[in-house]
Amino acid sequence: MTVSVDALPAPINIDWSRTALLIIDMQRDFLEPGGFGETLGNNVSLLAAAVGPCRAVLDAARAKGILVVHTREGHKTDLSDAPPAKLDRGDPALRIGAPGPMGRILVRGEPGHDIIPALAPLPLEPVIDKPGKGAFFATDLDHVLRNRGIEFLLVCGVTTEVCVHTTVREANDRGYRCIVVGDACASYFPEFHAVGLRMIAAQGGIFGWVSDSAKVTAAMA
Ligand code: TIU
Repeated sequence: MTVSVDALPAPINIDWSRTALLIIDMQRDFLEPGGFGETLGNNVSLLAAAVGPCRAVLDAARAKGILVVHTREGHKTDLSDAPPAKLDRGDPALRIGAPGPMGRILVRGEPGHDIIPALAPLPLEPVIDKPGKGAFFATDLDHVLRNRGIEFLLVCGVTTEVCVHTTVREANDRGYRCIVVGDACASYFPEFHAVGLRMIAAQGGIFGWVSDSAKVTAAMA
């Protein structure tokens, strides 16, 4: 059975039994001071706006029994999965793997790599550790989703124009129908957030659909 969800560029009929909620990189490294996001020169407080809407969609998805998949951007402790082109950027004291107040920056197992407590995964919710910006690159995400018969992805997280966009583009090319929950995403650059959402829904939905947490949770109720 499908339900119509109000979205841009047009409403979309969603089958919840074939839907996953994909929460992108809601990690301390991006949302809290002292992590990777701040080392890049960003005001990390700008991402806080997405937490409440993410939580609302997460609660609704759990209540409905929808598959919830979390992602985390980060690298192995030996950094063997990090390309030099990614490692070599910025002040060496603040680079990926350098020590910071939340442990080594963007390294798996460190406190900064954790998902923020408000959105902590439950034990049976898949957590995809990814070395890149896109959640399909060098991960088993596609396998996880296909094993569960997933066709629709509700996408939330940070940042809109970087990891959310890269993942939605990858998903769209793989045949998934992506519904980006606009207010449950955020960017260090409000103008990139706004135009990033417009880019998804433009041209008849070139990458997918854009909705918001109120519309999505109402349709799930
Ligand atoms: N998760 C994610 O978006 N990674 C980034 O590096 N984003 C930035 O905006 N820098």
